[in-house]
Amino acid sequence: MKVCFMGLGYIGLPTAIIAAKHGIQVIGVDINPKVVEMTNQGKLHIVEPGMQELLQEVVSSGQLKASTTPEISDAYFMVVPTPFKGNHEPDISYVEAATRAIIPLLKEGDLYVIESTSPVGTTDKMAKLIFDLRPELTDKIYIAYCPERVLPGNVIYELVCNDRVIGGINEVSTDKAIAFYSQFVQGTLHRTNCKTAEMCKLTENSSRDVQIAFANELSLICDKAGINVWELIELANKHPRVNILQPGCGVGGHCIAVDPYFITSDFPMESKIIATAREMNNYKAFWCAEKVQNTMLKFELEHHRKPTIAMMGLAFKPDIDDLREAPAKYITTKVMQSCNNADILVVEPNVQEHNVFKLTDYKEAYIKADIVVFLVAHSVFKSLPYDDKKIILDFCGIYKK
Ligand code: SAJ
Repeated sequence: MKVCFMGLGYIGLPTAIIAAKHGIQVIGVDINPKVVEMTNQGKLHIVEPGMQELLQEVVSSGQLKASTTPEISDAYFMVVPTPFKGNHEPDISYVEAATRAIIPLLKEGDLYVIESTSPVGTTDKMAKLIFDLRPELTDKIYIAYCPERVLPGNVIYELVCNDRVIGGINEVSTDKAIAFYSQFVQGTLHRTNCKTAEMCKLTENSSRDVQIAFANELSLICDKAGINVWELIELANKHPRVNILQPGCGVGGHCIAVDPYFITSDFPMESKIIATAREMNNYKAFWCAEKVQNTMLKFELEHHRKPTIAMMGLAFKPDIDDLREAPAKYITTKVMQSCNNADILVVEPNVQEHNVFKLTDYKEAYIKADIVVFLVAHSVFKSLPYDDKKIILDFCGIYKK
């Protein structure tokens, strides 16, 4: 079986590698020639533990080849980005462009699957596009949607072990997609229709965003009430059926902070809680920045000098080096813009250097700072001894004090 993956990003490339590892002949396609060149040299262009060795293996065996143009295959997977236009309107133009690129290659019996997170109805739209341009293929090819749910940093394990939800435009399409994935997925393959599968992905991430918003709202309430929110959540979670998540400095990344808008933009009148959760998680980053600025002003009034302040963490979540859409980055930038010539030490232990921020070692910053702001719960921060002579703003529960 020959399979064509359209998109060699954080999901497309690892999935192409795992499929190739399981004996499937793979052509990986990307519009970025650098990505294609690096992949064919067996060099990873993304950071993912254990993936480098697998890539070298499947490239040297000829099982995986990368190209900027698709080749005739038996199955085609759309794993391209689905970003936003300005006003949180989902943009499926990459999915459509990738689909148009392979439509001329389609033949009877082929399988076409979208994996990209997409607004409900996208798979039906692409099926219509295919059959409008290739009417002779109507009911002769199989079309399905299958979202991924892998956690960056644990992709190899989760691609094989996670359950998958697979929804075809009809039963036989679902069967065909399940037959493909069962070649390398050990998790259970759950069958449904394509709209439900599209909504399932959005639901998973929106539910997490709402849960995080609840924790963030609690942190604002506790700050005003003079209650330790970390202790409160730990105690509430002792209840056998309560599982409150952790407050943070906001919600980052290009999944949880993005996917809920796929629902609110299509169902604006119905999705009240989902929309409010998004507002709360965005507001939390603003609230943290305000808190830092007020603390700095208070310090200056009391000590008649500007404080040295350590902004601890820039990544969008603990123990990773990905700064994309990171609230910590937003807060640090806002603080730097607002206070002239205060000494601001920026810390990100998972990144060696940054083209905007001058980075300071986390231990050095902690020692030098009058005010220490914990933005991301990186494990290394937890070894820093609590120093009650410092003013500590702990937005992510390092000390849970
Ligand atoms: N966060 C909190 N408090 C928490 C948990 C997370 O503030 O208790 C924040 C994190 O700091 C981060 C953001 O939320 O800024 C998202 O973190 P995440 O742990 O949800 O990680 P992601 O976005 O890398 O992965 C999510 C996962 N989805 C779910 O857990 C439902 C992953 O399984 C998905 O595959 C991924 O989104 C995706 O690609 O959609």
